[in-house]
Amino acid sequence: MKPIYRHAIVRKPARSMVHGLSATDMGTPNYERAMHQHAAYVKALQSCGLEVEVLEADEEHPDSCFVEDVALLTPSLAILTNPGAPTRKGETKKIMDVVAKYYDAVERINEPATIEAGDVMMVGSHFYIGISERTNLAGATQLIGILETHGMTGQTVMLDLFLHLKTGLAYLEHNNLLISGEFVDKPLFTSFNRIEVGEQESYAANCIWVNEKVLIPKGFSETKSKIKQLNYPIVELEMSEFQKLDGGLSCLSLRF
Ligand code: CIR
Repeated sequence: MKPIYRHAIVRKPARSMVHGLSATDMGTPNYERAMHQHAAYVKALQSCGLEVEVLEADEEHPDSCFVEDVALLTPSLAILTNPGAPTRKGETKKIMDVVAKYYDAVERINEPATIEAGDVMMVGSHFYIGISERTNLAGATQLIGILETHGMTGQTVMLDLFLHLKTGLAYLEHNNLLISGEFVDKPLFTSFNRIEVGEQESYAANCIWVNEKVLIPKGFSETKSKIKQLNYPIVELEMSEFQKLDGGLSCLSLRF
């Protein structure tokens, strides 16, 4: 069953984002431009019917605008994660009280387990959990235990190349799955209606479905037309400054 999202939490980019983590060589993000792109992102979420809580920038944590990684918000339960990147660990503490306003049930992932929720893809009540440089097996095991206690299920997916699971996968509901790179040949995903995103456009594999609209990054015409063929209304967003930090559309919000 597809979810209905009512809320989103986002955090404004920090000026310190110029020191954010990046494995790519696309240059330093421009703070003013990032703020502009972030404001458009918030508007797009609002246009999908969401009430958006916009948190102030957290200068202590250069990557803190990527709020997706610090919590997993399911319909019935919130799970605070423990990011694998040392510079991001403190971000969880800063989101705790915000999440607690919306959820009665809040669990957490504890050391030595690590999870960044960009590695977690929700498909109904089942969760795919990427084992990456940021999310370890202990993290996935803890998470699956928590999910099962609350009537949900999870399974792991090994990652070799992508930063996070959802760097290369996006579930668009209705069994439609955007799939890219190392995931294309994985038997695990063959039961989905797979929409392949080619190497040239692989950044566009990180799209988000929000209440039947699909938000996509601007500038990826082939992926755009494939998504259009599925009859989703599309909202295109400029993401250049976040791409420089390996961040995609899903990373910028918690939707629930
Ligand atoms: C990082 O490396 O942690 C950030 N620069 C990007 C995080 C992107 N988040 C995501 O894919 N969920």
